[in-house]
Amino acid sequence: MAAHQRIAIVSVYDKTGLLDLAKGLVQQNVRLLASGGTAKMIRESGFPVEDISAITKAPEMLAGRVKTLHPAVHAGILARDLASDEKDLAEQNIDKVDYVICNLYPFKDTVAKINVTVPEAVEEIDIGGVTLIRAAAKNHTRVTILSDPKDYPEFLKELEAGEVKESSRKLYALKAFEHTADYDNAIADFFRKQYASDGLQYIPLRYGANPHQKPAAAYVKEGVLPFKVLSGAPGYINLLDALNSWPLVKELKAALGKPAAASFKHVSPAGAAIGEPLDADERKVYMVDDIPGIETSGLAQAYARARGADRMSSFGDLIALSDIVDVPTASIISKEVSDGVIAPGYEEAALAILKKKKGGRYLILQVDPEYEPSKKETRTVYGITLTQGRNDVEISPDSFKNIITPKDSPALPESAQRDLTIATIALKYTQSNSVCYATRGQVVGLGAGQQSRIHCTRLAGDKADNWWLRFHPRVLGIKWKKGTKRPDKSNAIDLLVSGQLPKLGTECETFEALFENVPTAFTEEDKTEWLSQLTDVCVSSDAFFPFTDNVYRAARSGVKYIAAPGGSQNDVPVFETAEKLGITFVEQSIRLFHH
Ligand code: 93A
Repeated sequence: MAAHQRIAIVSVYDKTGLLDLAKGLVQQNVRLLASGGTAKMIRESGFPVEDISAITKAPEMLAGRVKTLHPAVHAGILARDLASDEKDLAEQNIDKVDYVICNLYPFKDTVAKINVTVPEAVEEIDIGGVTLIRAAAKNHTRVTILSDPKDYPEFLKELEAGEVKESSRKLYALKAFEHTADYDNAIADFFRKQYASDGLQYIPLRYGANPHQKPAAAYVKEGVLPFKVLSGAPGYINLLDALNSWPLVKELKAALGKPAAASFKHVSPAGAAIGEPLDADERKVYMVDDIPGIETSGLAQAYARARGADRMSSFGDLIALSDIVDVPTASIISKEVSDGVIAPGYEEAALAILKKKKGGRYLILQVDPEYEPSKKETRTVYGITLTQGRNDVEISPDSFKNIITPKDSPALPESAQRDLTIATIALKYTQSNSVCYATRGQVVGLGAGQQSRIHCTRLAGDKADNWWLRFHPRVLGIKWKKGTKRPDKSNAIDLLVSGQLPKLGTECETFEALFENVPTAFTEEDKTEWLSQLTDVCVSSDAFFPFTDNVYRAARSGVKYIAAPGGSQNDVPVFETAEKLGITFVEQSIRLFHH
């Protein structure tokens, strides 16, 4: 029997390097079979080449839609070195194919053109080429698939030296599968925009993190988006906030059995809380003493607390609410500067209130509370795909059972379990590093996104102090000039409690103009005395405390309970310091970095 003459099928849109490749193959006595345009170019350069029709006995059809789609081609590629496959080929008089060189119609370039039509795009969907590539890649134990002209020189070198190495065939096959997957992705992207941009599966966004970052979109590849846009148009950061704050409140509610709320800014919570009744001072400090029905709405109480924790940071927030939004909750939102809300539903009257906000442009998202995201998360950064298992660890009051100090401590009181649960679930959705102070069923200070842990602990502690100073009689007794707006009040109170009071000039005049009687600044003694009345505060940290300074700082803000993972070389001094300061230290063993 004559030795099998090796066969290459060549069908390339991008003809870069084609002639050098043809020359190399011919020199190695490989028989070339090529599709129309490819064969023409090789032939015109004087190299021997046959049309695919030499083996299919069928012409190219349908204006090129069918060129290589034929059993004579695909059986030749897919056949293994098995007697049964050899028999099948022999019966049909088909020769085995050894090399496939193929690259695809330029679908991506075509759809990148402005105003491309669906028929134009459809014509650029390569079928036969994808089939060639996938068939050859599937059978890469025997067949070499070249889908990238850059690989031709190395391939020819190996061919000249004898045969293509197994290791090369494997890498070429991998590249081929990546190529067809990327190609199919581009096709799906195009049709998603054409056929699913009704907000069910795909939402175009005006821009990304910044106005010059275009285009931008949010979509799922399967099924429908787990939220509906009831009003407004979401931005990229709105969605980052919504998709981080929603699971936070969902988990808080599941862990503690009460309505929960979160107020997000720049993908970290400014506040988070559950519905606990508000006393008269809290209603005043949180600016909700004129909200009818707040006494009986757990959701409104939760949002009042979430929003009230750090009013400065919450300005223009994205709100997440665990329950159907009622009128008291919507009434609070209607008074605040806010960008949007995500909740599982809205009472009709509440929705009507919210729809009036921002001249009708207020973002209102309705989330499917049953939605369970995939266990795997994927994103690209600087062109590199990063993937990880989703952080689906469950935090509950039971997460705080491992009391390290004091050694003979009884179980934590319920209020501490509750507040550590709130602080820790908040951290799970806060940009790291992060440290959170919580009391009374709410976050009162959160330090996010600091590279140094002590800076988080200080930042959060200072926020907790400011929160507490807002309850000082001097602040509660402020008489505002008529017409002073809520944000101006919040800003002025922040200057007062943070000790940043303006002293001179127009800054001072502008500040003083807000008051009937200008409040006096807090002295260090005033602050120390007032802070000494703050107690039972809980602190959680998203990773271990490397030094004792964190414990000392926490103690200054009425902290009685700390939960943090262990693992630092300084664990023992950290625990001992807590014990000395009368703080119960609980090991919460799960690290909770979030980025
Ligand atoms: O329209 S197709 O999907 N039908 C086919 O049967 C087919 N076979 C190869 N396009 C097909 N091709 C593609 O033709 C290849 O992927 C390659 O991009 C292109 C090469 O065509 P030509 O050799 O005529 O320039």
